[in-house]
Amino acid sequence: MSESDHKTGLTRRGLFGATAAGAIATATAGSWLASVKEARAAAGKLEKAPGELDEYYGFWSSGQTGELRILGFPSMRELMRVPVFNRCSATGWGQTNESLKILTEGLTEETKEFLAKKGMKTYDNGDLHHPHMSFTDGTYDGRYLFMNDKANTRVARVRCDVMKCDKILEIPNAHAIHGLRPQKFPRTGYVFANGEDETPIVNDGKILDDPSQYVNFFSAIDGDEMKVAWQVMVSGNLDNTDCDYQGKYAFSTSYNSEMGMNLAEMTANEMDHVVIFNIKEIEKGVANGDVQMLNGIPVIDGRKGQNKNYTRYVPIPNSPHGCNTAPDGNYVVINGKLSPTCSVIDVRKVDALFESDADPRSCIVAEPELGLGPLHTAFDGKGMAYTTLFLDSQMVKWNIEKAIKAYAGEDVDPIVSKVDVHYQPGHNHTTMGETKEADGNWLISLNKFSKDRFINVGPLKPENEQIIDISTDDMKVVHDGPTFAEPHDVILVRSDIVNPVNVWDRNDPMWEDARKQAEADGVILEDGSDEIIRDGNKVRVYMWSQAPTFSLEKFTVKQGDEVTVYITNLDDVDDVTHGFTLNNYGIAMEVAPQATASVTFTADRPGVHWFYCQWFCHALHMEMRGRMLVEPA
Ligand code: K7E
Ligand code: CUA
Repeated sequence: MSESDHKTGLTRRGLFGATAAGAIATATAGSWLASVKEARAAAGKLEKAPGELDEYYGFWSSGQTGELRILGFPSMRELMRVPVFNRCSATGWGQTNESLKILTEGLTEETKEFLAKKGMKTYDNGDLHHPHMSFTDGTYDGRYLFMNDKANTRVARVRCDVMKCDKILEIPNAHAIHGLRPQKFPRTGYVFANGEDETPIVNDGKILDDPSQYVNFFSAIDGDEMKVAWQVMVSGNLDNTDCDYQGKYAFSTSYNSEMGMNLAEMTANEMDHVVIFNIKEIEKGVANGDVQMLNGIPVIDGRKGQNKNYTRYVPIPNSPHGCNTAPDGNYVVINGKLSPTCSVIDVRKVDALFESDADPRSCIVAEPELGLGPLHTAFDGKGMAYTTLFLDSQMVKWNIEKAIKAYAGEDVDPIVSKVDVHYQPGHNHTTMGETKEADGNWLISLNKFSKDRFINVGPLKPENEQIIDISTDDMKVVHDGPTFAEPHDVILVRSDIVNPVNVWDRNDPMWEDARKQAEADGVILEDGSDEIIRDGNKVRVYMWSQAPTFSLEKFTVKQGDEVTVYITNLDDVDDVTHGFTLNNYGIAMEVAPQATASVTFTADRPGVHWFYCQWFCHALHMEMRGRMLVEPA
């Protein structure tokens, strides 16, 4: 965006892009006021009166923050942050025994050793781009959310009944898991995950400058077991992925078909490609043993030129990025990024690519020129597609059938309208838009830059998310929402699909280890009895919490003891969460109703140390505290 656009342009930036002063200077007062009125009226649909509930859950990624965020939509009220790949001070995620188990058990032995040398049990950063819900028969089923970690090559699962992460899996062989989508049909099933960074197959430090030995991996993870079912070795790198509504194919974009190692090499070719994975053929190949075992994973060779029916490579201009299947089940839209086009694959024409030597491009049925920097596309379920234009800072609405006619030579313009967004949009999403139940009510644009949209907070600016009313042909931006680093993606799920509990089940698997240990120690967690068990220099302290008290007002350990504190929250009223924070020991955790949370530390600081409840639970919450005495060795 040029400086002059920035200062003057009602046309370029739209009503919400201009400052009030700029708008009055460049538009007639009458028309400006009319548009304000109109926009206010549209924005009114977003507003929720006090006590009113939202129609949708928004599940947001948080990029390099590493957590999952839950917002009410369309009000954009932030409801919850679910720690996943990050360390969380409020909940103790990354410190409690329960969370550490989840964070460590899915790591490879090599990673565990590597981290142990640094005195770490797990990574404490992650880069979460793509949260997606599990599907049954082409629509969300409310069981799980799956998400990637690009930074440390992991895939995580969040249980929707309690909104906590219950599995994290490091993906062997691959590097930097980026694109991720759950299988839509018949159910999830598989979670498909792209490795973005290519590396030598045997990555032992002996190869750097021989790209012919570099490969990339596409992974199919069993979403029930959270285990890698199989991988496919591919040519070129992998960026985003999606799959069909028939359960036959998955699609991945590649912006580096060149296998280039620097920017000039990666962007050298005019055409890159989409890899199409033939799921049934790959399953057959795995069953027949047409694999090599790499780090315990059966790996199919799906590289170019292997002449089997595992993969096909469809040439696409130029460094394609987003990959989005339309709710009608017929089309997959590939977003061109460096090309101003989107390429539309007709999934009904993909069989022919595998059955004959058909030209791989024969599955392309449209390639409309939409504008500069198309990154991602959303759908309204009514035949319209909405594509973000990163370089133009616009959203473009276009008609898929018209694009197909234009590609066939008819003189029709598929573009319906464009609207300015602020600024540089990446992902966008419509309500239920990646399911067969897309309802076309709302569109959201996740913009990488906010620049001047909010009062200044210094050199690091928030991102800006804008809601667009798509109930009419022209699109209206009706809401700005700042957000911290850096949501790439979001899904908008009808609220009736998601039904979390209010209080933990005592027997939930999350607390299983604590229950087993208590049983072994002869402690009954239910009856509110507290116990201190000494086992050599290991001390296990069992206590319970009930507003506004801990059952133990004090306990004594010796300097050097390894202490584990187990707290069972006996309150079974919704929202009465307690916490346990141990002063000057760096220890804090959440204990939600009926949970048994635990934390282990070495008592190496002698003296009296107060512990307190850090979740406000009662009028006497401040008094909810006690002492740990550490006797000097
Ligand atoms: Cu989904 Cu940002 Cu990882 Cu596009 S990526 S923007
Ligand atoms: Cu219990 Cu605050």
